[in-house]
Amino acid sequence: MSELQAIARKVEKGKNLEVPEAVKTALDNGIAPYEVLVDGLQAGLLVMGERFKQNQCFIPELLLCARAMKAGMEILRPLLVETGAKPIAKVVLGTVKDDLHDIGKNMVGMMLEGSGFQIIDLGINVSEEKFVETVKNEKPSILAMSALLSTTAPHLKTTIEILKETGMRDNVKVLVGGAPITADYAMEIGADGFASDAAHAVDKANELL
Ligand code: B1M
Repeated sequence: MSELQAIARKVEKGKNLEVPEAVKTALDNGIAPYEVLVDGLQAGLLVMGERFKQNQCFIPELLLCARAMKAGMEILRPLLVETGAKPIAKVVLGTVKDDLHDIGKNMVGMMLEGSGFQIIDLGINVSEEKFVETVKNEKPSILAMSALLSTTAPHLKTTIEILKETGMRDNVKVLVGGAPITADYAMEIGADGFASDAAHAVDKANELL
């Protein structure tokens, strides 16, 4: 097994304590940071993402995998910035106002980051104004909003409405998700995309671009 395959395998298995060491060794052996990212970390995440979509693995395993990926990214991120590797696109992410659920949102963030997106995570309980202000200042390609409660889902719609009112709607693609959200609801409120889980969120984000 090559060094990069071994890293991918460790990510797959969620070995977050072993991944950083393996990444450092690969770098010491002259493998380029971008190669370690794509053929090592991302390769492992991709395998698990596909398994998750096919119900061959479950949320805890995917979370462990994403955590291992994140541990490797901590080492790679500064080097990637130095070597000028460009992220695919910038994503502003957050859970809507009055909603404190962040496990799914964090999974979406980790999967997107692992797939090469730059994430600006605003956290939980993010007001419409905060989302819109960040879109204005950061100019992301995608605004990704999560809502887990039927009582907070309407904040997705009001955020989109404010984007329209302020003339910014056409500048950003809006991706929504969360347990009570459906593809029909996403269409109804004027979002550009919906994903049922973190792995599909990566596919959808790529599709939106
Ligand atoms: Co809450 N909670 N909770 N809760 N909680 C739910 C969501 C609920 C379904 C439980 C139930 O009643 N069966 C229910 C909502 C009912 C509804 O409105 N339809 C509920 C409720 C009512 C509440 C409180 C109101 C309870 C109370 O206080 N009376 C309260 C509200 C607090 C608030 O937010 N203001 C509350 C509180 C909490 C805790 C704080 C205790 C805790 C959250 C901890 C945390 O997140 N840090 C919590 C939890 C853990 C849950 C359950 C058990 C699990 C949620 C979760 O993390 N799932 C949940 C019941 C359940 O879902 N079985 C429940 C795992 C996670 C990986 O899945 O978040 O769905 P999920 O994310 C998925 C997809 O939805 C999707 O991808 C993710 C991964 O594949 N996805 C996206 C998510 N965001 C996306 C964004 C995208 C794309 C995909 O694009 C941008």
